[in-house]
Amino acid sequence: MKLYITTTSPYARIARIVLLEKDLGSRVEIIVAQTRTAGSPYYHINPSGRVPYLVRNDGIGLEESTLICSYLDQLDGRPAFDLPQGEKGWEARRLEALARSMMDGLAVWLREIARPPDEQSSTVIRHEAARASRMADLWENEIDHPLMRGVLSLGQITLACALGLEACNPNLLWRPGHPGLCAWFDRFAVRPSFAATSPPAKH
Ligand SMILES: N[C@@H](CCC(=O)N[C@@H](CS)C(=O)NCC(=O)O)C(=O)O
Repeated sequence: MKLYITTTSPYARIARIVLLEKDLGSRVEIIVAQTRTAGSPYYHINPSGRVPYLVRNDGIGLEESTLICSYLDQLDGRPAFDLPQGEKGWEARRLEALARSMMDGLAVWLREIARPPDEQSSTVIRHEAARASRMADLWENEIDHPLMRGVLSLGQITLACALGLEACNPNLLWRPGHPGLCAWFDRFAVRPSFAATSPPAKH
């Protein structure tokens, strides 16, 4: 199998972490794709041009990090990221959606600052910076939830990958005023799968 990624994509990072946590490194080749480039050969592989993208051994391609994670998780017949049943399952879904919501905003912000300076929108940047600040406040209140402390979940991985975007965006300053979130993130960050997938720093 082949997993197409970029080293800065937080969505691809989620899939890469699941792959490492499931010890599937020998079964999946990681390929860095050239995204957001006119005429990129990657568009012949994945016409949407997005990452992550998993090409299975039968040649079928899967897009969307949640689908890819689910597929990778089921490969060995011992899924580790299945959602719990009942109320706990709804809580897990709620938390994962909140983490994804934060990540979606941060990805828009990152995309904006990657554009040439004269094409960047200060309105978009202000909007996303304010959203990120509200979401950091929200997570400071949620971070003691038992599901954020318990067994590794996609919600935890997604939040860690969102917060980890501080390495790519020098104006993403979620730490001040959020000691609980800092402590949670710093504990998570020592996981080998997280350390091995850190994006290249940009200052
Ligand atoms: N909902 C998708 C989002 C994937 C996504 O937006 N990936 C970005 C990188 S962070 C991308 O590939 N962008 C390339 C482009 O927009 O052409 C997922 O969860 O996989």
